Parts: sequence; structure tokens; C-alpha cells
Amino acid sequence: MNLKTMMTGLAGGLVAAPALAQELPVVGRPHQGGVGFQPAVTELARDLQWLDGMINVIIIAICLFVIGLLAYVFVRYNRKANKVPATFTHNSPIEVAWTIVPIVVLIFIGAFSLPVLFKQQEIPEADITIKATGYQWYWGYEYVGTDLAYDGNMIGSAATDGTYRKTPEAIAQLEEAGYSEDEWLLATDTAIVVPVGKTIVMQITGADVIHAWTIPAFGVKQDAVPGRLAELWFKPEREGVYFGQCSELCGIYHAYMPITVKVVSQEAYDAWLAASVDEGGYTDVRAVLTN
Ligand SMILES: [Cu+2]
Repeated sequence: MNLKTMMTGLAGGLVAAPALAQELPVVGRPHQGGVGFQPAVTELARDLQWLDGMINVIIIAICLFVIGLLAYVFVRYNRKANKVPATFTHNSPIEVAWTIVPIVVLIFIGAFSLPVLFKQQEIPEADITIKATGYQWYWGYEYVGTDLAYDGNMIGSAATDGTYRKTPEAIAQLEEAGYSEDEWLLATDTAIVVPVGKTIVMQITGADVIHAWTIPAFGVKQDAVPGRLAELWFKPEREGVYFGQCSELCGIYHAYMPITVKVVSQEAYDAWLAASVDEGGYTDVRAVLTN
């Protein structure tokens, strides 16, 4: 490292440190006017996005075929072009064909979709297990095997400023937490922190009514049903910030209980976990990010 790089780095560090700049890129979030998927950062998400594309091709082909048949019938068999209509009522070969062909199409789709489903449902050995409990209207998290447990409330929700509106105070809280103004309704005061490249198993349950925990970029979603403990798993491949939202209508503030996951390096995770266990609750992961 030459002197200039060192000085620049030092100066940058001095400027950035007090503000605790958000150093993780925001990877998984919805965009205004967006229609596609969020970037896939797990094998599960890649699988289901591929499956969606493949089934779309089949659907479009079937739609074009049916529209083509209809157009042909309109032109060829209208009253003018076909003055004497046929009077037969059965055609066995066609009836067999329109029974067999859809069965083959469904078997083909099932042959690709069931393995994708089973991969989600067969929970592998976990590197880290986290329990998520849905409450009206926030999420509670417990790092299984440690004493660490904390809640995740939306910034600008009842717990943080009591209004559920995008007030100047809520915007200030967002900025202080390292989020942009348009991440209101997505960003939470704490986040789930996990290391990149590790298998994370989430145990999902509900405390009052049914909620659902999801991170679209991971390709996972699971209902949080009171009295039941369901599981999902993911192995994130890219460091960054990922947002999700409660996905089961759970009451008046359902739209105000988002989910934030921060995927960091193993070293940052270890440092964050130690600091948080020490403090007896969530500590800001930005304090231990070194990149
Ligand atoms: Cu909900």
C-alpha cells in the first residue's frame, strides 16, 4: 500500500467512522415499477426463478396455440365461409389427444417443479439456527444455542415513533440507521445478521395470528402459524442487505412488519454475535464491518 492510498484510507476512515456509514450494498429490495424478480442469491431462488421462466414458455406456447386455433375457426368456419355446418358430435382421436397432451404437459412440469419444492422442504444440517416469531406487528428473533434474542420493528412503526407515517422523525431514523428514505416500509430497527455462504435454518412460528416470513431474494417463504414450528433454510451467496415483508394478512398493521436480513463476512458475523451476546441484545452490525 503506498502512502497516498494509506492517507486517503485514513482520511476516509476518519470521516466515515462517526457516521457509521452503511457499507453493505442493498441487494434484495423491490423497485418502483419493477416487474421481474429480485436478484437470486441462493440456489433455491435461482431454481424457482428458472422454473418460473420455463413454465412461462409453456404457458405462452399454449396460449398462442389456442388463440391460433380460435382464429382459424373464426376464419374458416364462419357462416359465410362454411354455409353447411358439419353435424358430427364425436371425434375419438381428437378427444384422446386433448386428454393425453395436457397430462404429458403436467407430468413434464411436475418433473421439474417437485424437485425444486422438495429442495426447499428438505431441511439440511444447519450452521446457524434462528427462531423467528411473528407478533402483531413485528418479528421476534432468537439465535438458537445462544442467549441472544431481540425484536425487529419497522422504522417508523408504533414501537419506534408511534405514527406508522413517513414523518420527518421516521426519515431521520432511517438515515441514522443507514437506509435511504425510500426504504421506509422495508427497513427495521434491528436486522437478522448471518454469515455469507453458511446454511441458515429458520424456525418460524406465530405468537398470536398467522404471519409469514419471507425474503424474496433468497426464494423462501413460510407461514408462521401459532402452535406450530415450521422450518425453512437458505444459504446466501452474496453479502448485502435483503428486505422482505410479512406475507400473510395478519391485521391492521400487516403492511408494517417488514424483515431485514444483513449477510456479512464470517469474521464480521463472529464479532457481531460476540458483541451482541455481551450487550444482551442486538448491536449495530455496521460497527464491525471492515471492508
Ligand atoms: Cu402480516
